[in-house]
Amino acid sequence: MSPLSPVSPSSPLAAVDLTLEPLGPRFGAIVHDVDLATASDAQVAAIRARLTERKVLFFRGQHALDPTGQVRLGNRIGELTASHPVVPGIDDEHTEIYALDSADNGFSDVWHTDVTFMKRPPLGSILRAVTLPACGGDTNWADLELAYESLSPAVQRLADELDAVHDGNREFGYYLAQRRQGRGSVWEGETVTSLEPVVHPVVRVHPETGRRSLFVNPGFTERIQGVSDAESRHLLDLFYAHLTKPEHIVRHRWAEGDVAMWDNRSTVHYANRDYGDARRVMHRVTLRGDAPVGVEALRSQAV
Ligand SMILES: O=C(O)CCC(=O)C(=O)O
Ligand SMILES: [Fe+2]
Repeated sequence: MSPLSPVSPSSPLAAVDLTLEPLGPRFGAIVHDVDLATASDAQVAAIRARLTERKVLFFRGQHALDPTGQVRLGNRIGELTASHPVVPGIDDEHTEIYALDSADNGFSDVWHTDVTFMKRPPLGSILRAVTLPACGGDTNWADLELAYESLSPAVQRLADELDAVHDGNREFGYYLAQRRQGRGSVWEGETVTSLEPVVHPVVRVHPETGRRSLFVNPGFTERIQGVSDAESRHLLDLFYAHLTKPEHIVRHRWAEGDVAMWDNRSTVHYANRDYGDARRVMHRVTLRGDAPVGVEALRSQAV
């Protein structure tokens, strides 16, 4: 795709033109000429289609978007979850918005996929820059489909068979117990009172495209099931080093008014913590997702 190539109106992806500036051959794009506060239904449908295809989209100059507009946008792209399983929303009017505020220890300097410690992690996230440091605080995304594809076939076959335990206690157990006295948000219809480890396939099959991704992350993946501790550690180290190779990554330098939207089923991300004591505040909403399905589950369904 050449830079700034519009989607053809006849494309099955969209009924309208979106002007995309690709950031990599198959990963990431800046979407030009869309005002997210007033986008048409056709533009929203095109954005939703491109989200799965490009995996992370960036929108510049979205100054008209405020918290209410961000929630409205999220509800147009999909179905919003609560802000976070254990962290409350920014206020009673915006229970869907999760604030990451550096003044309140809101950092994301560990590679992770959002909320994989729940049975149904979000489909996607929409992040808006609210307060930025003068410099620094860039965010990086890695393409987990490219990471899977660029493994050797023998390692792909091994990964296809594995499951992994994901656990949110290291990152959020303290918050749930101390700051919320054991009473978190309502997630999938139930109040979260503890974070029970969950098991997800190491290779996730994308529910819309059937593409495979290497679905593990250092933020929440605790161990590989059914192998020794040493094997689990070495396998995870191998996967993490691989998925964060520079050619799998796009890096975004934020400006005021920027919005990022990512497919949380096929990416990991990491926010650089390199801005000292400067304040950085980001607002996120997440789209409801489904339980990850692996290669083995699909095979057994086919029998
Ligand atoms: O602060 C950022 O840039 C990313 C924060 C994050 O991990 C998220 O919004 O899910
Ligand atoms: Fe995140």
